[in-house]
Amino acid sequence: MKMSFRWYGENDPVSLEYISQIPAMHSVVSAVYTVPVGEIWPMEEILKIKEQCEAHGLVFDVVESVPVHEDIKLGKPSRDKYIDVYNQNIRNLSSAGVKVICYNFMPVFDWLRSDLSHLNADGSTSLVYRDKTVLAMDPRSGDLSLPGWDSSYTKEGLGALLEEYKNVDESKLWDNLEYFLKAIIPVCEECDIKMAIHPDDPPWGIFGLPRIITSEKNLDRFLKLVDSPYNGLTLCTGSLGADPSNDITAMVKKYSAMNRIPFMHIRNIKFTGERDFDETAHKTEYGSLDIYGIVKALYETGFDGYIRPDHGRMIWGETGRPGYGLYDRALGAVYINGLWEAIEKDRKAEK
Ligand SMILES: [Mn+2]
Repeated sequence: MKMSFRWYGENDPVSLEYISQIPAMHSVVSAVYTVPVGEIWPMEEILKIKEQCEAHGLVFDVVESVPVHEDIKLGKPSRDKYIDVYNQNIRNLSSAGVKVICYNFMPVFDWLRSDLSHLNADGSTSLVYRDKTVLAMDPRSGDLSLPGWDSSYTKEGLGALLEEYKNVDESKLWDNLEYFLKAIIPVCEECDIKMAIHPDDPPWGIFGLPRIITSEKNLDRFLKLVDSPYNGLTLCTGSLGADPSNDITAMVKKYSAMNRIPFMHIRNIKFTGERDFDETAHKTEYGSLDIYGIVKALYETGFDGYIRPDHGRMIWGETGRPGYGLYDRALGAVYINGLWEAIEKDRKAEK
């Protein structure tokens, strides 16, 4: 297991120096943020991140994310051009030592929340999701104020894109994902770089757009599209866990035993209603997910991939990018490492 931490580059208020001071921190999860979707990441930009990380004793070997162009998800004729670019990015990242690429296949919108700074009883703030609040928003209205979703789309551009997706149902989205995977996984095998798809967050369709990376049944289907260890999962406990019918501990055990989880995102959430949840501190007792059971499942299946503490609360007066402060994520990393050490020593003592 290699512990990792997301870093948003030079504009991130959390510095690499601070990240390197978190006990047992190994890898940095980052990306080139200056290049628009569908263009090649310049080698010098990639190497700059690598050198910055190495100057702080950290390794840049996980990328989150290389975004997938909408034309690929829509299955338009121009997708081949964007897939060529994607493959070039895989080659460039591989030559800089990157081992895992996280990405998602969600149409138009990335993760969705109704509030990014919900005030908790202890004075900390969390990201929360209230289904009614999100559904009350109309993405076609032009005054879409989805928290955290900053897009360069104009009202007209977004409207046109949503119109194009009217022809893409779940079955078409599966076809388009399969086409994409069949074109990139051979390059990944050649480059020894593992693709790790991030589940849809939350794991159900919103605004009439299809979402397919949502459940065990669909993850089984996904892994069979290209049956290769290079076609893997970012198993994000908080994203999949937002659907109570997903048994996260069982899914971790199953897919880790199959060696199909190159990257784990670990965070806890607490259900507050049907399709409503709060993001909480990592420790098991604060949420609805069994973080101990999840880490134990990883240990027992010989997990040797990357783990990062996913979102944290804002605590101790910290301000910055919601979900991505230093303090609570650092506590999450230390908690996960503590669980790992305890489980490992227990198992070794039994032998
Ligand atoms: Mn995640």
